[in-house]
Amino acid sequence: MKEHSYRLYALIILMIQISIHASKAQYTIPPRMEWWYEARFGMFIHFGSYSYLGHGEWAFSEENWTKSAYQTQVSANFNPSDFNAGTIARLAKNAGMKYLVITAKHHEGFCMWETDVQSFKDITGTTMYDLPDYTAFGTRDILQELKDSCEAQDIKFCLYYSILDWNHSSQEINRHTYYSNMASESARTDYIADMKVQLNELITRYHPAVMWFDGDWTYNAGSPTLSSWWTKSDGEDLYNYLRSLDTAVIINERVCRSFSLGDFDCPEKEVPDTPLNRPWETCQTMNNSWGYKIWDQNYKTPATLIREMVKVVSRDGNYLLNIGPKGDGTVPEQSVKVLNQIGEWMAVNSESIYAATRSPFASEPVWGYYTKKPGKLFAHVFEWPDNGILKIPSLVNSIKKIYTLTETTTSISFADSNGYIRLSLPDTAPDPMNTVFVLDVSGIPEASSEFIKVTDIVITGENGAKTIDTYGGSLQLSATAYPLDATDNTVSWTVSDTNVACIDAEGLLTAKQDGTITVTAVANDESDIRGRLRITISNQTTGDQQFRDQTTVRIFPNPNEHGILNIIQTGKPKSELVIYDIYGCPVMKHVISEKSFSFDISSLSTGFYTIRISDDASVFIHKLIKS
Ligand code: H79
Repeated sequence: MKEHSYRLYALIILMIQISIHASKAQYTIPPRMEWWYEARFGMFIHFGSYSYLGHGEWAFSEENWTKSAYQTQVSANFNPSDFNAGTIARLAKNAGMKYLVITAKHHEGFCMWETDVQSFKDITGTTMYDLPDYTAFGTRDILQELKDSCEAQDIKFCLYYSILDWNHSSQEINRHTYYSNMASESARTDYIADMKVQLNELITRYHPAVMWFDGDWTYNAGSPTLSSWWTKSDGEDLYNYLRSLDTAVIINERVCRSFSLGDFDCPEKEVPDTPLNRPWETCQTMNNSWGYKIWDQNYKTPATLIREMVKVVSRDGNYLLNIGPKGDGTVPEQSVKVLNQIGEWMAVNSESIYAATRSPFASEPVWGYYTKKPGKLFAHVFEWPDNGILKIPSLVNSIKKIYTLTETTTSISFADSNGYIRLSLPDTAPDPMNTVFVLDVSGIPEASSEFIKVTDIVITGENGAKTIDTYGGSLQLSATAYPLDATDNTVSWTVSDTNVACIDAEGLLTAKQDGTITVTAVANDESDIRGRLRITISNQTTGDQQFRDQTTVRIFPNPNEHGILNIIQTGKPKSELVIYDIYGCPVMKHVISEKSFSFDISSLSTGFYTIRISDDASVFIHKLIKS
């Protein structure tokens, strides 16, 4: 499949998944998966004959190698004589990883163990296409070495296996789909049968805790064709076969992509926006490559990787972080460095990762992520709040104390009111990558629903209006806070430019001069939620003191020394009189009931005012100097 169509597919599938999973359904973990669900952090190892070439595991396809040239110039030269299983297992252990998945066979078809399945040969048909038989490496069994070293470190040993095989005599690379074409239906049947025998070898010899499949990229729910030869029912059959060999082995979804087969989803280099409806694992590279690529020095920082792992766990996933050893079996220096730095963080903070599950809250904070476990809520702070206060939504649980994993004996002071727990923080972050706060609570942390917070605010103008008159015009705004049953749905109003307009506590906006402003309503419940509306202020009146309905207004004398305005209207009388000060704020109001009336302004201090007489249809504006 071409890259763009592959991505499109992935996007569509992701969108479907997001809509399905929006409900954030909880799931139960079968007992055989408990260790995996609690492990949270594992090591992926891409190691194969491609590691010798150092152009990544896709070189066979990307560089258009023929089978024979690839076999003799790449695979035959692979000699990982410096492969040290102990070193790798310790590296994983120090980084805090609990399981390890190594490629037994990638798409290139080269087998990392001594297979006895006769069809997995080189092109001459004389030599088995595996590490002990096809190379000068000798008879060492590196999968067994690694399994033993993992066991010594209490790390679960797991295997990766590619369903598609660019080398096998049944298949040729399809240069358009990047998948492979089967030679015939019988070749397909034979290959699948042989593949199962290989998997039987792997399961019975190495007892992998996880079988991690890949190279399953047809979405074929129907009958096989020669180019789309792997189908959903093949995937189901493969799953059942493995389950019959080993009741405990955990199998990923890629026994056939995107039919939700297998035991867990595995988004590649991606983190779903919300928890999925079953267990999942994000696999990620440290640089841009899975298999060793000589020129790829584009390493992510330890902080980036730690933060992504935390994001994954906060959404209830596992994180499988890759290394790509070189052809000689050694691990690239930079990978070692990054893993050791992650290990330093894990040495202090792993309690917030192992057996930790997703955030108890519906939304994620701006400063980082939450993870939780019985008795503890972990707040992972990436961005240190400027104001020295960390706000966490209140819990139903009582809080015994709060501290950081960097300094467990120092209690952090806090207050819990109006739906938020507020922690008083030191000026600087103890760990700029991620400081983890522990809220020591009774029971499983659960968001309190007693105080329902505002999640959205919508502002509307009276009668839908978004413009007002320049000269003393005003507009009543209202803010609706959602959800409608929010405990405190009141707001505070502000305007972006107080030279242009002012707003009172009730949302009455009054113009001062031409301009465009943004009115903001901030929720008073400290949720930091705000609604915004742009308002245009311009001169809508003609200024000739004539109403559009031919009504005229006369005000005399002006100003009145005795503090009385005499107002005479002709035509249909207006309904309201408002007097504004020079700041545009209303200072007096009067409901008009007669065409001609007097109005007492003696209480006004001396100065300039605007008189506005209006009804729904039109406005009359008059300047007043009170002396
Ligand atoms: O083993 C690693 C990848 O080699 C394997 N999965 C991870 C764990 C993988 N194989 N295929 N894919 C992932 C997805 C296919 C991506 C492709 Fe492309 C995009 C194939 C063609 C376009 C990447 C870019 C590979 C070749 C060009």
